[in-house]
Amino acid sequence: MDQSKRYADLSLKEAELIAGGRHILCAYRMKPKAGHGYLEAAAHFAAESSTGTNVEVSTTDDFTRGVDALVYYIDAANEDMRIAYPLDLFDRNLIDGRMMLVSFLTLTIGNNQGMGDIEYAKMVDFHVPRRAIELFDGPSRGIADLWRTLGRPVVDGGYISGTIIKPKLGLRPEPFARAAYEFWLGGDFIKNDEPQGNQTFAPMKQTIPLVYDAMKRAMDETGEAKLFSANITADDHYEMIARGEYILETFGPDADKVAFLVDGYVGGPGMITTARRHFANQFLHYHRAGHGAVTSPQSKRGYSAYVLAKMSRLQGASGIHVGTMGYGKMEGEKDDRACAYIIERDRYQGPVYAQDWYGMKPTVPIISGGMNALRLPGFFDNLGHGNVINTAGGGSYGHLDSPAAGARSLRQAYECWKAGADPLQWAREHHEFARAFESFPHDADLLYPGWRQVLRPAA
Ligand code: RUB
Ligand code: MG
Repeated sequence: MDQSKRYADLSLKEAELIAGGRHILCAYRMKPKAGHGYLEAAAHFAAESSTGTNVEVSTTDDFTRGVDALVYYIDAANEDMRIAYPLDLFDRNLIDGRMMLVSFLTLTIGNNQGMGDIEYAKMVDFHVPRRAIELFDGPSRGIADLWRTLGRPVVDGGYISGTIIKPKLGLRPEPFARAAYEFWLGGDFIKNDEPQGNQTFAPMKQTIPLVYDAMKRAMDETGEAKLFSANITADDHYEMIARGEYILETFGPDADKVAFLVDGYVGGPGMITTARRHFANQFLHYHRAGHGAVTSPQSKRGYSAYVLAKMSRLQGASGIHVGTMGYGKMEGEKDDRACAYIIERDRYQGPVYAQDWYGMKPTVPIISGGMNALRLPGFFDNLGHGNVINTAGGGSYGHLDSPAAGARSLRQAYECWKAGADPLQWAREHHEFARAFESFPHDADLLYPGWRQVLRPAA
């Protein structure tokens, strides 16, 4: 059935829809299956994503038609399909009238992902009006809070050097806490690797007190504040809360130095909001393991990493992983900068839409995955700033001298970039940075081909 008369109106203007402020707009890369017209498939897609199905139903009334999603723009040659969703379509909380991300996903990237006449459709951008910004939680904490805790300026406070406890799994409580202590002697921030929780070989109730003890000793020794991002991801939200409360109680007077890590892609929006609302005073660290299944450029369905990052700010993540933009081990491109800019700026022109955030707090980009000191200067050049959290697991625990030396090498790499210095010259005066060349010779050969002559002149 051709539903394009009801679910498409190509006379609608994007600028007017945005100015009107009564729709959420979504842009997709969509291709219909062979034998289906573009507009017809797009209209069916909009129907399935809002008020309709594949046939007319007798229960439809005039009000129903008023909340139809409408295809307002198509460009079949570029697989560009844009749909306007009336705000009233989206579910609201019983308890406080606010919007919820699950409803956004259920409608805009729900059943439409499995339709018989659609070859594929991937959301590449969306625009929310001011009213939706008012109705989403947004972040309660941000990088400025971490800078304050670290004793730095709260504006432009700079690079937060972090790590992930490695090995990923298999450390018992004492070696785990020792690994944390050894990094904190040189660095700021440690996160649980995302699979680490309450395994039988490292029960949380044994590990966490030891981690706090390690933090206190490192703070005493360095005279600096330290931060720990603890994984509270679990199927059951009571379990998440139990973990969070246990951790806060254990850190006691230093609970302000605890962030909560939630694996928000595998766990879903409910977990993020559980943490955002129940632990509103803690930094909420959104880890996104698994996202590549839908966000990868290879994947023609789902949504892009940009969309994921943008959704995380709406929901209230304090920080989210945005990849390494081609400088680390995970898939990524230089242009993935956009994933950082959309979450940290008050206005940003995305791939399709310009978004205003009306003062909603920023979400900090977390840079992670195969990073080390040698890769950082290029990374900062590409991003244009260093106000990020960087967690380097291998880059810290793989440093030849010690995890603390690894941490220092990361900070020195940031300072090198900040000073606009030549990394090889910098290495001559910064020992831990120089030792990063010896620690990661493969990267050194690739990034700084002449390094051996400069750093090992006698050899
Ligand atoms: C990185 C790591 C993170 C990934 C996730 O470890 O464990 O989970 O970075 O990827 P290492 P992303 O520093 O040893 O590579 O940040 O792209 O979501
Ligand atoms: Mg990890």
